[in-house]
Amino acid sequence: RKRVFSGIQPSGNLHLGNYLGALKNWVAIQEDYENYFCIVDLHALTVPQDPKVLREKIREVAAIYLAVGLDPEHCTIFRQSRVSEHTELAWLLNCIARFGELSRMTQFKDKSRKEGAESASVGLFDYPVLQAADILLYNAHLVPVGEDQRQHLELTRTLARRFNHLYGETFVVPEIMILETGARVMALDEPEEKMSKSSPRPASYVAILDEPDVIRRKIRRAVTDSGTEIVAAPEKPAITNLLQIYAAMTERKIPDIEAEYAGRGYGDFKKDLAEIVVEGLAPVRERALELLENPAELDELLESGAGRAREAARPNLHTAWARMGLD
Ligand code: AQP
Repeated sequence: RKRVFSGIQPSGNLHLGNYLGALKNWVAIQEDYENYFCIVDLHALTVPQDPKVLREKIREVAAIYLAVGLDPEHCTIFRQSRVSEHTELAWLLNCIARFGELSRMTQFKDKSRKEGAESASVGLFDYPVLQAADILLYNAHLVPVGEDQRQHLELTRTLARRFNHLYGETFVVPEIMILETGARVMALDEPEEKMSKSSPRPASYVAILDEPDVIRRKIRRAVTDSGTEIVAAPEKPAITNLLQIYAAMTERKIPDIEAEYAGRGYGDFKKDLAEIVVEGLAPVRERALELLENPAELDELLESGAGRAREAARPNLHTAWARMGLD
């Protein structure tokens, strides 16, 4: 059975982009693979986190993983920090990754822009190497992610090939799986910017755990473009984003949706879109809130997931050690 690996950082409120770009896709393919779905809590530490909030967010991500429909029968769900093999392999990969390669990562440039690269944490710089370790440790064949992760995944593939070339065939070179729609959901108030969970502007994202009325309000207030037509076009980034959300939520094609709304206004369209998003997310929210009432059960799930992940990871780390002369 081929293996899938993916993860989400517990670094804020999971949003519609995480749902459409990642989670929904994971659920759709889970029965065909051996799956490792990680809560990448070490990655979250690359930018400042309040320990109290982080602790809560970790459980929240676990609850959302289950609430969207990931089935522990098919999926190993666990925390990155509880499987130390991730950081151990990251060190080995650090020693073959190049400073220049990491300097070219756009996510590092974006996230360090505000304070400047001089003040960014070394962890933020090294983030893509830990991510490569997460994936290669399980010899994952497939990594379902949103578009923003493409560059990091290319680096993972480069590091796998380089390691194999230097030390002999060791790691599977993973394939990147990015969906056509929903892989790049943009901010509702700024359609040139990616919807992001660490955004300080709640109006920019629909959180998976937002109440229905909050979702309705956020979509009603989403910015639109000049003109009145509901069509996807480069000069209409805002309406294009809303159409893509519509298409990804309903699994319909954009031209069909454009045809349905021909001659109708933005108001109508947004109202329908809001109901579609509410209908899709409300059951997830309800289930997640139920699960969060029983944190001990979530902790247990993560603990047993970590045990299984460690079993899968340990032999692969040992192989990497041996290939490098550390046996
Ligand atoms: N806007 C998005 N559209 C589609 N997919 C998205 N993803 C993130 N944002 C969008 C996908 O969600 C998964 C988890 O992302 P992550 O936790 O690794 O962090 P990120 O990519 O840096 O996403 P965020 O939400 O913007 O988090 P912060 O603000 O904490 O950095 C990935 O598969 C990602 O592609």
